[in-house]
Amino acid sequence: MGHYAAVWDHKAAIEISKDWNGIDQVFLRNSRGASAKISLHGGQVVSWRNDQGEELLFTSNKAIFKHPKAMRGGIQICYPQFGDCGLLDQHGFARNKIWVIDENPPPLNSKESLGKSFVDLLLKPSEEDSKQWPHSFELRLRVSLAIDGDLTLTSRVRNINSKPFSFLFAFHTYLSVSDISEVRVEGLETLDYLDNLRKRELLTEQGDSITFESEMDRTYIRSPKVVAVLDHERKRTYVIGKEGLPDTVVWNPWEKKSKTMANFGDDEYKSMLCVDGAAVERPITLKPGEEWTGRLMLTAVKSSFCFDQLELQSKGF
Ligand code: TA6
Repeated sequence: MGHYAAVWDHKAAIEISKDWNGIDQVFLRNSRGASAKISLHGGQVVSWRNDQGEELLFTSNKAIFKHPKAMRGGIQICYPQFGDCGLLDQHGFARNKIWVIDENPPPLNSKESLGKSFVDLLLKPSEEDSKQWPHSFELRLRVSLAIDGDLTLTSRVRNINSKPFSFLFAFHTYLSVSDISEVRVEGLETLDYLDNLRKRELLTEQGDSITFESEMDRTYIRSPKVVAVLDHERKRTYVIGKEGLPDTVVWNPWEKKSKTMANFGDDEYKSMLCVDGAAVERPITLKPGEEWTGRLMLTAVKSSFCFDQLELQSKGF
């Protein structure tokens, strides 16, 4: 079991323990009782709780926590591929690898850590990875929990002097919702999207907020910096802020698809919604020595008013 230092600083608010597979997991907490848990398996955020201890991320009751498959739920790091359109496993290999804690990460700007509990993780390619994907990179992830319970994930991909390479990236985020038929998404109105259920046909969203009555799998391209997911029944709004992530993937498998999915209950589509901050429509290309940064900022607001009534500027959006 990890230890708590006497002084409250970001290292003090960290506890490192092992899960039942013997894989390290990092527990972050803040002084108001909010917490987050990150597994070194996949660099996956497996829990994010508010100061009342309510779990804000979805995890399937049928999830299998067994290396190398990613646990069904939480926030998964999809890199260097998204979807099954390339030569790698679906969503790439990063979520199936064991990461390490990065004790001396290259500095990030202060807003990343001021008054926050945070941990830095690092993934470098193994020889086996390089056979699959012959590029030399360092993938870093900082997960930080703010005093108000907001969760920020900052990913950095650096090309370590290999030839230029291109990749896709997504924070594959399973939000916990009360009842998908009571949920709406605001901020994506009138945008163009690729419909992944219709061979990525390019369509345009109508003017209203998005509600759910059937399977949905869409990549909204060039989406705004902020998207909101309003859960009326729970009186909760998730505000999703993005930097360096031009696309937003919205996915709910609905009833029929759920019955075909591994590690997922037949009815679980009712209590989850994936809204992924992503860079997946167009690959990101890095020359030797170049670095890309993608940042996801999640906040859970006790409200279900319509989007523009929320005091978002107080959240820095
Ligand atoms: O979220 C978009 C998506 O690519 C869907 O098409 C669906 O295949 C899902 O991801 C699969 O995610 P999973 O967590 O099962 O790997």
